[in-house]
Formats: sequence, structure tokens, C-alpha cells
Amino acid sequence: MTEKVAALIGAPTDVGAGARGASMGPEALRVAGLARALARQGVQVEDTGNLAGPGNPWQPPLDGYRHLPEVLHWNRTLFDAVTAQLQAGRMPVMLGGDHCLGVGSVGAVARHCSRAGRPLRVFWLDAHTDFNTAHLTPSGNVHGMPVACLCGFGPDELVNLGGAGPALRARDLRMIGIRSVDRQERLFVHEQGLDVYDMRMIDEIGMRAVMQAALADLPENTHIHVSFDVDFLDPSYAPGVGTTVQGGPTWREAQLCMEMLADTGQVASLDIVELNPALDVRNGTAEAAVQMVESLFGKSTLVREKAPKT
Ligand code: NNH
Ligand code: MN
Ligand code: MN
Ligand code: MN
Repeated sequence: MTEKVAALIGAPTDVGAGARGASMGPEALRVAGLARALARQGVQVEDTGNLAGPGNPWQPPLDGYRHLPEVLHWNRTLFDAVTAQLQAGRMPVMLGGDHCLGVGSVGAVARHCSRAGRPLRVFWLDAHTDFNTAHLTPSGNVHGMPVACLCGFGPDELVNLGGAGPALRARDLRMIGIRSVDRQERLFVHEQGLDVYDMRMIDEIGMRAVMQAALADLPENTHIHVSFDVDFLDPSYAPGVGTTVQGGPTWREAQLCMEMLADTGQVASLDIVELNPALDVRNGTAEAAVQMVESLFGKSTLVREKAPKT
């Protein structure tokens, strides 16, 4: 970890999702022992509590978006909170909430890095590419759109959040664990040249080679942001999410992904999103997510001097 103090920022909302309940995610992660897990890895934790924002009006989509005013409100608030923590030299750890919050969280990190002239690489760990637009989306749910918004395709207010023009370039993104892309979204992902490591590639070459490829040519001093959608994990051990997709990484494959990110020593901000306690069993998915995050912060079975090369 480049920053030694982690600031937990709760963003309890589900306005971007198709199921209610992700708004309970921050508290479930706390109950599952997130702060203690980070402390075990030598990280000082400051829990800044939960942000406040509008409730979920539970309305149908309007012009292709569900709850756009509420989504905007939450993302503006989150953008400011993440920016403040980065400026204070702390490592923001955002507890979602649904993945529409990626716009504010990753947006703040990207604008911060660009001001500092620091290279950025965003790891999008997810079953989905989240690259829909109002025209492509089958649902209108904004949690399926944050990557498109960050890359410049979305409503002006979200695209230009905290700065003019797109916050992120497609080439700064790596997507891992993908196994559900909507029909029209698929063509757009291809057209924009996103760097997607889908489950088939993980099957064919293994998680180790996938992560080596995704981490290749990492410039020195790169800020790594991890946007961890809990539906990245296989539903057999992580059922507590709104949109489960079969065929995710095994427990060990997911752990290896986190461990190899930790080995870089460059992870500097994190989102944990889409955990839905209303769909969970005895908080087991929250506990699984916490174990993954502990690995991301350097938990290792054996003492390892250095990651073995090739
Ligand atoms: N692709 C679908 C949609 O846009 C589902 C997105 N759901 C997610 N994304 N959980 O990570 O509606
Ligand atoms: Mn910094
Ligand atoms: Mn997602
Ligand atoms: Mn997802």
C-alpha cells in the first residue's frame, strides 16, 4: 500500500441497482470486520462514517436512466468525499452501495492523478463490463453504466463530474472476471477497445497469466485503483449480490487476483460495491469480500520476500 491510513467512506445507496438492498452494504462490511482485517495488515483505519443522500424513489427509467437525479446527488457527494481524503494523503476505501458510485469514486481518483501528473490504472473486478449507455441499456439501471460515463459516454453531469471531459481513458482500464455483457453493450466494448480479461481467458491461460498481462508495463509510481464489484466472485460462495452470474473465479482464483495486485505495492484506492445483505446468507458474502480485501492489503500465508518472477 502506498498510503498507510485508509479512510472508510460509506455510501449507503441502491438508486443505481435493479434490486433493493445494496444500501445496507457499508454496515454489513463493518459487521464482517473490514476495519480489523485492514488493521491486521498494518493499515491504520479511519472510519469516516456514512455519507447522506436521497432515498430510493423506486421509479421506472426516464429517458433511458433510472433515478438519474438521485444518482447524480450521491456521486457528487462521493466525489467530494474521495477528493478530500486523497488531498489529505489518505487511501479512500469506498463502501457501497451499488456500482453507479464508481463514477464519483473513480472520477475523483482520476482527476486527482491527472492534477498530480501521476499515472493511473483502474482494475474493474466484475462479472459485468458496466459499459452501457441510455441507448444500449436493457434496464436503465445506472450501475450498468459507470465505465461508459467515466470514458465520456453518458449524461453531461456524470461525464463532467469534477472536471471537463472524460475522467478516464479506456487504455487505463483492465477488466477481470467478466462473464455477462449485454447484447448491444458487447459491440460498444469491442468498438472502444476495452482491455477485458473474461472468464474464458481465465479458463484458458489461468488467473496468474491474466494478472501478469493486466499488470504488464505498469509505470513506476502508478496509482492503482481497484473497483471491486462483489458479483465478480462466484455465487457459490458469494450469493449476496443483486445480479449473480454463474461461472465466476474460484475462491483461490479470486484470492490470487487480489494477492498479485497486493504484490505491486501500488494499490492506492478501493471500492467495494454491490454487496446486498438482503440477499445474503448469515453475512457470508460480506465476510468473503472482507477476506478478499485482506489479501488485497497484503495478507499472505507464508513470508514472501518478493513475488516470484515468471
Ligand atoms: N448489464 C446489466 C445492466 O446494465 C446489469 C449490470 N449489473 C451489475 N453490473 N451489477 O456490475 O442492467
Ligand atoms: Mn496521493
Ligand atoms: Mn459493476
Ligand atoms: Mn457486476
